[in-house]
Amino acid sequence: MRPELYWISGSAPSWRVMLAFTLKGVPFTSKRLDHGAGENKTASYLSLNPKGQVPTVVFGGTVIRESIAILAWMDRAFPECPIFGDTADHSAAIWQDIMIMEGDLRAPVAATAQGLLRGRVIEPATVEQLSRLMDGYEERLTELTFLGGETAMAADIWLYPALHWIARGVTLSDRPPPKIASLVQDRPAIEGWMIRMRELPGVDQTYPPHWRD
Ligand SMILES: N[C@@H](CCC(=O)N[C@@H](CS)C(=O)NCC(=O)O)C(=O)O
Repeated sequence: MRPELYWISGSAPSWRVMLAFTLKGVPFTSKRLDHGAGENKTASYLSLNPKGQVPTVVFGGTVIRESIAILAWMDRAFPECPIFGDTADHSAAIWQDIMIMEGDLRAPVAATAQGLLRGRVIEPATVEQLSRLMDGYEERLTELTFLGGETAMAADIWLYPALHWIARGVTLSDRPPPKIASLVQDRPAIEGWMIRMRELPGVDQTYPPHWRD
């Protein structure tokens, strides 16, 4: 029996969960939903996820919503290749990163990516906030192979789709703010980390299929 992952192409939280399954080497059954066709709002899907959001994971009688909760569940259900560290201290450091990402980084990432994709102006304060946070990761990745240390952990899994989401917005935008257009290119340690992430087994195959078109 394999976990089933309900996901939508281009959804960063969905990609996060797919990456976690991939990095942990846990085979899963893909249940891709078509957002345009409203497949995430059908009665049968709403019975799994009342908000009609992705991702959702179903495993036996267990239904798990919310990407970070899914990652935490996955690490307990499939303990091989931990993504929340293997000691209490390591786990605390990763959770600390995740909470800061959810608390501080998620909003400017979403405002930037959605703004670019919808042709909206990105507020200068958002650009500055994002740049400052990226400077922090740049400094850390100058010393580290991955945010989680020697191997990619949940914090790496959070950041990788987020930066690709912004990059997708930059690709489709007419006039992205220069600091956003070169968010990664201006930061060689993050750029190197993106390459190391992409080269991990199976990671490139998780890239959202409709973004390849
Ligand atoms: N906090 C949730 C966010 C999930 C979420 O926002 N999903 C979006 C895609 S990125 C969604 O399902 N949108 C479809 C809709 O609401 O119609 C998580 O981390 O899983």
